[in-house]
Amino acid sequence: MAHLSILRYPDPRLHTVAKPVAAVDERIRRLVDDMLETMYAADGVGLAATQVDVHERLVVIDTSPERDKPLVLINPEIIARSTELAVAEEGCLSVPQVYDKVERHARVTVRALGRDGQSFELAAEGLTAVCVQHEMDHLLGKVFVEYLSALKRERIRTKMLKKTREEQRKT
Ligand code: GNR
Ligand code: NI
Repeated sequence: MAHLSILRYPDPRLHTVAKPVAAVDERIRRLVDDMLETMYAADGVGLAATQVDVHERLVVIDTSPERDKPLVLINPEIIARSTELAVAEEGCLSVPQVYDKVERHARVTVRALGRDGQSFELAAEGLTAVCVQHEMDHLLGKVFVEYLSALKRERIRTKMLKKTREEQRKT
């Protein structure tokens, strides 16, 4: 398995719209395994292919406290959503150390293909519902900071550029 590097906001590649996965083959299974390794190493609860600069509809999620229940969603589609909304504090591996509140559907049902290429449905609530919606936004080229005010987003952009510049100076 290999560790993949994660794009950081405001990298324009984060705004690429992903295309469907054509076939769940060896290349895709290898990508799934690499993304899981990358997500666990970064202590994230989810990772979208967009974040590792692969623009295909594929996400991995693990919201279990033991971090031993990997969920693979290939070509995910939301087939039902609650009218009830919920606000939760979100973070993103592409926007490190930034956390803010986002309102989303409280529950969603998603249909996707698993790592074995079989279709399945998942009814998600709580953190998993937040994560499914956050990851599917990435596949549409959308980062959670786009839900925040223009002023907050501008401050985040400046902070991220400064952080990246400082890190590059050290290496
Ligand atoms: O690790 C992550 N934590 C998180 C917390 C609250 C809401 C969403 C997330 S997803 C994030 C990993 C990530 O950036 N996935 O795209
Ligand atoms: Ni994210």
